[in-house]
Amino acid sequence: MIILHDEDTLLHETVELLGSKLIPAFESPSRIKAIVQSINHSGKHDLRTITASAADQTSAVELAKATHSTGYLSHIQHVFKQWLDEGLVEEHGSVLPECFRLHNTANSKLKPPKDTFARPGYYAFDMSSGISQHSWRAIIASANLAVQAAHLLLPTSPTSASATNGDETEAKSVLALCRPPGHHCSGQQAGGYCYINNIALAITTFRHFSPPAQKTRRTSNPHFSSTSRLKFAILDLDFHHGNGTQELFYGDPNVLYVSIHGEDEFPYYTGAASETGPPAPDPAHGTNLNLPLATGSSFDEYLRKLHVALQAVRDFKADYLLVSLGFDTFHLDPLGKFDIRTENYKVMGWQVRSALRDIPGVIALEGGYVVDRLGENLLNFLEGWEI
Ligand code: SP5
Ligand code: ZN
Repeated sequence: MIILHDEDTLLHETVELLGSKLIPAFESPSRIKAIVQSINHSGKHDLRTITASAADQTSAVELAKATHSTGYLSHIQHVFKQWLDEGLVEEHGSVLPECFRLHNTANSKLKPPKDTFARPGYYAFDMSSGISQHSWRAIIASANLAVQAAHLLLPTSPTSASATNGDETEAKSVLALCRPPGHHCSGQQAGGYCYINNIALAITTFRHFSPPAQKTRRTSNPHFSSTSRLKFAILDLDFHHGNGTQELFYGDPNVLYVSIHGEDEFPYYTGAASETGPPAPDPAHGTNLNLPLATGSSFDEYLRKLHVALQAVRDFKADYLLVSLGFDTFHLDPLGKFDIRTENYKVMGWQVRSALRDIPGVIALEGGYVVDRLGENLLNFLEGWEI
């Protein structure tokens, strides 16, 4: 597997309010360090450590504007320095929101507060999306990994060996070691450790950089006109529902979002099976599939949901697959409640890949917080994927 990593992703280090305690965030640089160490030790994969150039960073920000408001991106970039200058935070501290934006009938045109101290609550939905001194660099490095992963799968990329291995049935895939993760974040609210939706940037990259001929469907089915758009299927395997990703593509008939996640768990307000896209006859009706699973569920129960998910992805006939890969489904995870073991990830990887072998895919890392087991869990998933 080609695996992309950028050491700048390690620069983001913050705190979170969990329960009633302010603690070092579970989403920490040690996660990526542990994964990289395990990959190196295995000697099995094509690990490519890259550094986003100034041009890459500019490009990532431009691509992010398709997903996030400019006001939001500017806030994430500058708020730490603004707080520092106003004496609101110490050099090694973190910016956290105090008061979240209110949705009242009287303030439907609510603008970002002028007060620097108040603004983080406008641009976040929880207390696990703190911003530290170098967070922005890590956030952009993370987003750039998803962008570069997509570039590697584009048919015209000079660095690509094309999206297939010469065999039409065996598509390529690339894993991006994104950190911070992305799936909780949409237009202009950070949350759940997420600031930029990395998967969405990969999709924007495919759309933006595909040659004109590739922007049409791969199928030779004459039913589809030459103007039909590229189709994307997102498979979200993180323990938590990817509310941000769902929100971004809810009305988009060319993007299928499928998620298996802990029922009634964080982020609490989304992820119900009834969220199936806009009502018919909207063309996006049915392009959202939530498969909530009861906490405490076994891997057998998980597999039943996975088969439903994979059938939906197959039926959608996407040009590209995006996998939001989280390891907080692990039985020991402090933020997850499924009974999934290390060896199960091999089966999971194999199931996904064997069902979708013909679709080129970007796999982006999302959650997973048992740092000293992350590497082996990921290696098992990849081993299954590459059987
Ligand atoms: C990317 C990702 O996995 N984000 C998850 C963020 C979850 N943050 C809140 C989790 C709340 C878990 N329950 C709190 C119990 C407190 N004792
Ligand atoms: Zn998660």
